[in-house]
Amino acid sequence: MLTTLVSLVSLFLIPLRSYAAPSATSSAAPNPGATSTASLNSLAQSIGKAYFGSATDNPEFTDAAYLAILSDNAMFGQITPANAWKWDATEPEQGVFTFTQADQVAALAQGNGQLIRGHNCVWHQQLPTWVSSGNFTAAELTDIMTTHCTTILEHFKGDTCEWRLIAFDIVNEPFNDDGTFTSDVFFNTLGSSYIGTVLTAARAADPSTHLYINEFNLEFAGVKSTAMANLVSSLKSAGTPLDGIGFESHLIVGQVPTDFQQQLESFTALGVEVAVTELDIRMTLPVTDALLAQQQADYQSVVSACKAVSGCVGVTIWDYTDKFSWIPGAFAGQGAACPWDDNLVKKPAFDGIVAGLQS
Ligand code: 9MR
Repeated sequence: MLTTLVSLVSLFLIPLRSYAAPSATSSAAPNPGATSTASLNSLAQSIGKAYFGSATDNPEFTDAAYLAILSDNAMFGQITPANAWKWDATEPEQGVFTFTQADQVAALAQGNGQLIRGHNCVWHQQLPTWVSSGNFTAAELTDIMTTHCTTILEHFKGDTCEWRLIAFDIVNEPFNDDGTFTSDVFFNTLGSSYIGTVLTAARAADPSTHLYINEFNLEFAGVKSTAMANLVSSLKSAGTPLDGIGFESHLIVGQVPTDFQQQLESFTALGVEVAVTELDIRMTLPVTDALLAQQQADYQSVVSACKAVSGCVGVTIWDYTDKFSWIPGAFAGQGAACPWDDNLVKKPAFDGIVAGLQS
C-alpha cells in the first residue's frame, strides 16, 4: 500500500520537477539554433580539404541518434578515436595487445566510408604504470616504445585494411607551455631523441600514413610554438620522417588567437602539413545567446584560418556534441564547447563552421 502510494506520488512529482525552475540555459526562450543545412565534410572537400571530422569514443556507440549523425559521411568524413587507440587501451600489460575497442572504431569508419586519424602512440597520459614506473634502461624503453608503435601501426595500416588511415599522432604533447620538454618516462630516460626514434619506427611500420606530432597551445606565437618549430626544423634536417603538426585547438569563446592563420603558415613553411585536430571552443556557463553568437564567430575564424592555408589538410572537432564533450569534466563551470548541443541540435557554431568553409 505504502509502495503504491509512493509510486503514485512520484508519478505526479516527475512532471512537476521537469517543469519547475527552468535552468539558466533555457530561461525565457530557447537559445537559437543553426540555420544552415550544409554538410561539413562535403563542403570541406569541395574546397580541397581532405576531410571535416569528429572525435568519438566507444561508449557513445550505444546512442543511436548520436551514431546516426556521426555516421553521415557527408557531414563527417573522418573520425578520431578519442581513447580506444591509446596505450592503456591497446597494451595494458607488456606484450599483451588488446584491439577490441580499437577495432570497433576502425570497423565503424570502414562501414561509414570514413578516414581515421590514429591517436596516439606515445603520450605521457593514459600510459599504463608498467611503462611509466618500470625503471627501464634506455635500451629497454626504446624497445618497448618501438614495439608498441610498430604493433599498433602494423595492425591498422592501410595496406591491410579497406579503410584509410590518413594520419597518425605518433607523438602527443611533447612540450610544456614554457617550451621545455614534458618530463615523462620517455624524455627522462631517452632525452628528446625518443621523438625521432619513434617516428622512424612508425614510418618503417606503415610507409603510407602521415606521421604527426600533436600539441596544444601552438595556435598563437610564443615559446611553446617556437620550441615546436625548432623541433620540426631539427627533425627535418636530420632526415627524420615527419609529415605534419596537429594543432589541437582547445580554445575559449572570445579568445581565439588572432595569429592562428600565421601560426599554421609558419609551420607549413617548415615543410610539414598541418591539421586542426581537436577543435572545441568552450565558454563559462550558463549559455547565453551572446556567448553562442561569439562562439559562432570563433568557429568561423578557426575554420577560415585552415581554409586559407593550403597545407592545412582538415579540421577535426573533439566530438561534435556537448553531450559527450570532455570539457565539463576537465574545467569546472565551463562547457557548451561543441557545435551540436546536449540534445544533438545544431548550434550557431555550426553556421560559423559552414561560413568558415565557404567564405
Ligand atoms: O577526450 C579524451 C578524454 O575522454 C580523456 O579522458 C582524456 C584523458 O586525458 O583525453 C581526452 O583527449 C585528449 C587527447 O587525447 C589529447 N589532447 C587533449 C584531449 C583532451 O584531454
